[in-house]
Amino acid sequence: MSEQDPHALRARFSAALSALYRREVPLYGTLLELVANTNAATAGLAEPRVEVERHGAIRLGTTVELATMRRLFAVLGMHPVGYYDLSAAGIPVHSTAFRPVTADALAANPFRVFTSLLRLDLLADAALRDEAEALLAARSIFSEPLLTLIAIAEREGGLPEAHAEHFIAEALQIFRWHGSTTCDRATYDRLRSAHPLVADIACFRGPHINHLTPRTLDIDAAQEAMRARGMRVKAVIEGPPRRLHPILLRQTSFHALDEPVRFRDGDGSHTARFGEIEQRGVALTPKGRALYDRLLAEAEARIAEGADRTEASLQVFAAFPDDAAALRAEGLAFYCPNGTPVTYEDFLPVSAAGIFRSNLGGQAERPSGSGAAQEAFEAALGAPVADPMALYASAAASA
Ligand code: OOG
Ligand code: NI
Repeated sequence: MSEQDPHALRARFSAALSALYRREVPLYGTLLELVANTNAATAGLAEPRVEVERHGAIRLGTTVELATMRRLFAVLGMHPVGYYDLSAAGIPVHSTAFRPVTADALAANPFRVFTSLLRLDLLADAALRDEAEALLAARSIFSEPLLTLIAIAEREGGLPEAHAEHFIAEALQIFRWHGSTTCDRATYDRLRSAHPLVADIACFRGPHINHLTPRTLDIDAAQEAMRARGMRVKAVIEGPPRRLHPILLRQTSFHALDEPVRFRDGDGSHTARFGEIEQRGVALTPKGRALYDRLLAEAEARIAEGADRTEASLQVFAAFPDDAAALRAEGLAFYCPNGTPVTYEDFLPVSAAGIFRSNLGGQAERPSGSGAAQEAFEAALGAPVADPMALYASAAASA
């Protein structure tokens, strides 16, 4: 029996999900066109994978959902990398990124999914917690046929090609939109008032994909083009300021759309789904990352004191060398022995918090008891998350 190569299966799944989201959210299709146009104008820098490169995000409600999602993504050659504590920013989730981990797998197709798990333990109101838990306990987001196919792939060491199409069709069902909630309006409103994410996660039959992100080679130009098309664009590009030699990740989005939904007892609307673009640069070493985090905090402090955002961040980040030789010589970024930069493949917690916040329709920030809980997350996942720094070090050493 011939097993489907997980990397080819991931490429097929990513393309199918992109087609689904394009049908469901036509503005995402507009975003893809616009990014393809700006990338064509930036030719010369292109890596072959950029054209098909996407990341998405989902938010899960229970530990069983997270553990099963890990098994599903493993069939696609995607493994949990990194731990993101969003509670530090007042957002009641913690997250990982499911992504390919080897250089070959990333080159074949770099599709990744930022996957968050709701932390009901951070809600103060026990009755609301129970209500959300009951709604989540009543849903099953994985179909029986899909669970069978996952088990077959695990047993065979890969999904047999004969099952590939069925697997993709069943897996897509998890990510699709549901136009009706599983509760009445009053319940939705109560959960939403605890935090908009609680309603987004607990009141639906499944974890609809909430955005897909194409990779742009010039995020400032792409953002201009978004504005020119009349999109409601986020005020701030997350991440480092514009540089000659891009580092880490810069991201922006068009704001989540207000979409009609049916409650058990009438019609209303829900705001969750948006479109995002990203520009990726070189991965930083622990030393480089410590410098980035320090400068980011310093820039934010100046902005909080009233400084202009663009000016403050350009001034502060002048302390981060912007030439490849210096980045390499000072051990701030990862390069292969031949001098090729190692691309940053992950996410940034402060940027992710900014993206969450700008898409939660207003009342986004809630004081919530904070505290990272990586052990609990990994227990729910049923596996440890990989250390991104170790992956970059080995990518730099082996290329
Ligand atoms: C995830 C937001 C974070 C990113 O690219 O940093 C994110 C979400 O809204 O579920 O997608
Ligand atoms: Ni994103």
